[in-house]
Amino acid sequence: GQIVHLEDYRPTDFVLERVDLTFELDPKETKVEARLIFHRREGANPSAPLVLDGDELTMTGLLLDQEEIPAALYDVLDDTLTIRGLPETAPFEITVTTVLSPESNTKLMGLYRTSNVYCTQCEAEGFRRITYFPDRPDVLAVYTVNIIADKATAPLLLSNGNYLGGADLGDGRHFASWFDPHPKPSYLFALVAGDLGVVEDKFMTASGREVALKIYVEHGKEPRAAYAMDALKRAMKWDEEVFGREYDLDIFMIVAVSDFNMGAMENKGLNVFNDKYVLADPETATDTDYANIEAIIAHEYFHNWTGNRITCRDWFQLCLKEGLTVYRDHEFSADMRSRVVKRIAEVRHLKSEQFPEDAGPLAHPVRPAQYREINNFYTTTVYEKGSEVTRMIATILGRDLFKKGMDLYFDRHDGQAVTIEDFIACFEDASGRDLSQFSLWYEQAGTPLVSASGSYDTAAQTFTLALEQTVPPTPGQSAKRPMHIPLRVGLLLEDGSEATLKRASGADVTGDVIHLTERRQTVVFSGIPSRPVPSFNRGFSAPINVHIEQSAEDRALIARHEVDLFARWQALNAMALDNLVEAAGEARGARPITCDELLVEGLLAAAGDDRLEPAFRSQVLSLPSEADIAREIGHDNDPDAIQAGRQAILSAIAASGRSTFERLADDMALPGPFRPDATSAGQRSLRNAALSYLVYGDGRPERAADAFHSANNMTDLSLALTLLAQRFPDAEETAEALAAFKKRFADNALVIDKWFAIQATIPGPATLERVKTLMSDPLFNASNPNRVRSLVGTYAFSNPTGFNRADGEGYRFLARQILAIDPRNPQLAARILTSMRSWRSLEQTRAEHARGALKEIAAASSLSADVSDIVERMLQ
Ligand code: BAL
Ligand code: ZN
Repeated sequence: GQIVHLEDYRPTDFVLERVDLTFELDPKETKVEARLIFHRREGANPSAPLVLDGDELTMTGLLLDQEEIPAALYDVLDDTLTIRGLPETAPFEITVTTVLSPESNTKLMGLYRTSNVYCTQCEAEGFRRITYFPDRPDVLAVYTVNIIADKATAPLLLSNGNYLGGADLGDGRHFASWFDPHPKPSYLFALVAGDLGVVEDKFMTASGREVALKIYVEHGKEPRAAYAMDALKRAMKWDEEVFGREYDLDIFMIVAVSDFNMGAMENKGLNVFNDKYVLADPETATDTDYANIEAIIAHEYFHNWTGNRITCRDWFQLCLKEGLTVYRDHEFSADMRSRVVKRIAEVRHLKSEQFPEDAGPLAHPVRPAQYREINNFYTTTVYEKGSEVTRMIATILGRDLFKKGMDLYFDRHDGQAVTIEDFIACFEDASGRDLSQFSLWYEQAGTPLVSASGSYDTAAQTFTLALEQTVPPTPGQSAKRPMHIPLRVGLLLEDGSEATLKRASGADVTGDVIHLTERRQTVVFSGIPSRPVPSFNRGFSAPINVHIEQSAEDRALIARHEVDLFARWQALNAMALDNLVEAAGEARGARPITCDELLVEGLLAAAGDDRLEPAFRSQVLSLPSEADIAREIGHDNDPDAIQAGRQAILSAIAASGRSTFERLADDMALPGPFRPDATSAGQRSLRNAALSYLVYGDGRPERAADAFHSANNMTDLSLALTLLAQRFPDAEETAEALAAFKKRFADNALVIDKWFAIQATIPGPATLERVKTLMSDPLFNASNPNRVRSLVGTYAFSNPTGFNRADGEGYRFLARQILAIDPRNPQLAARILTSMRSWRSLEQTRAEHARGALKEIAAASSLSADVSDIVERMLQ
């Protein structure tokens, strides 16, 4: 593929008015007739040809106003169809006929088959695999879709919008017609046909319209869609109450399919989901699964306004819909569950996924300025950092002005395809503030580092914070400009109370937000009666790294007294991270490892504090991961030493906290039947955190085996199995539990994914052989993305010592897998390959092995654009 540049954007020469599609579905030979009504855009070159996109298409007919177009007037190249000699002003109709084979479409882009169901995925550029089309998000049109299919195997025929009608064709086939009155880009087109079960409900909108809700799943799985339906109704109501957004069609449908590259897709009125994010029941779903389902159902639903009604002008603006919609789903989950616990989970995820991306060879701005393969930009930077940037706008403007800006955005741009500049202008116009410096967050890649130091003047009773920001160089961006960083701070006094923030001079302060806008800035607070302890970046108000010299005593004070509970967690987490980094160094040098007393005290005090909610206490007990420690160290990493150091710290905490953990394991037991609500989930989470330390302390598998046998839900069962597998991989109890789990859930692929994933995370070099063996298990299926992600993906992404074997075999194994997956499903291959994004921060021997494996991939012939883009950027 060629590099596409943001600055090259031009509107199309032709305006698409209407789209009429007719599908005659057949597994091998589907016929698609597309009738497209265009007119030349005012002011466009009167002789400009019409250029349509296509990808792996077979065209069998091409008409202009129902007359065949002479061969001299069109050209079919690899990925375009160019038609010349079109009317200067009058509207005209182009009819394109193509023939597709859905069952041989293994890329899962365009029209494909999964478990005998026809389904589509068109974002970003899949529609061009169905017909020749101006396949770009700024081409909005109204669609009518006719579907003809075999009645016995495809009784259900679905597309976007409202159902118009259908009939029997008398030859064993039937048809259905759908009309979507809302102009939309092609990436939001969807078609589903097959034989599926349905769960039905309805929703009454605030203005009193009734919407039919339908979730389609495989027959027999209907009961497992109940939670998704409940989440959908809550999301619809929440969007009305919080963002003032109502649903706009008579029907809203969700279809769950088992082969899907992404989590889900927000097609207008017809969301298609990876079944992993729809299906749940207590026997098979963990609390995390329930929370993910709630979040993703909401996310796709929220796209109806942020993405569908208002869409992106071009794919560079992807964060316009994704960052904003993630922000909206984060706020939804925060309102449904515990806000602070949700925030901690978001920050953990951001730091473990986005920060490494931003610090490595794949770093790119929230709004990239160029791309070779857009599929590779559905990244945690566009999504999660994009959400944080939206959150910062809310922090800077405050709740009311943020809402005013959002309302203006919905009002001003409804029905349009717009840009980040349009979005920002709404907040500027609503607030009167200049956000031009703030907009650098969309343009500059890299995680900013803010270094802070405080000095207290006893005589003047002033506290001065000296702040300095640096944004590290990233690929293609060596020099960076200073950003507008909103930093929420608190100043804690010795007794734990909070000093009133009275700004005497320096940087702007509003409420508890310091607006850092220059490379170096100070801010002076007056009327501070004693030396304060600054609590920095409360609530993670900015997605940055902070460097501040702070003693363990000062952090312990924050951990005990901060009113912002997120900041308490942050302080303990920072303390733990310091200790874990030190422990890794000691382990590497074969020196004794010590665990900081203040850390143990702080953790146990919070964990045992019954005034705090269990889910929060569980987050406190969950130490930074091995990957977090590696990121903090940043270079010359030895995963084995990191693990050894971390295990020593875990053991020390397990030993000191034994009685606390015993008590929690009892107190947090949940009598009665399983309930997936946040409070119950929090209790389970704290109990399992305590159990994990106890098992750690025991050094024997019995307790974990008991937990495995007494579990009455998937959260407890899978945690017990994880403890057995990770701590006692060779124990008889583990072998028995793994076999029992497999036998019990053999017919449930989503649960078997957990079985694969748990085994893929077993630490140490021996796991590679285990993974290879599992790949020949009859339950593994190399063509199903969920299976591949669970086994190969988990091994590469989530097993630091297993994957980063010192002999490099892990990397070479991955390289072979990538080359095997790529011809079938390039998107999946490219995604899994990003697991090597931090290879340069490994110690030299491993880094050399990793480079060798990447070069092996790069040297392969006929790589997809997806994989070659990733591998080349990683080697640059
Ligand atoms: N638009 C792709 C799936 C999602 O982000 O909702
Ligand atoms: Zn999305």
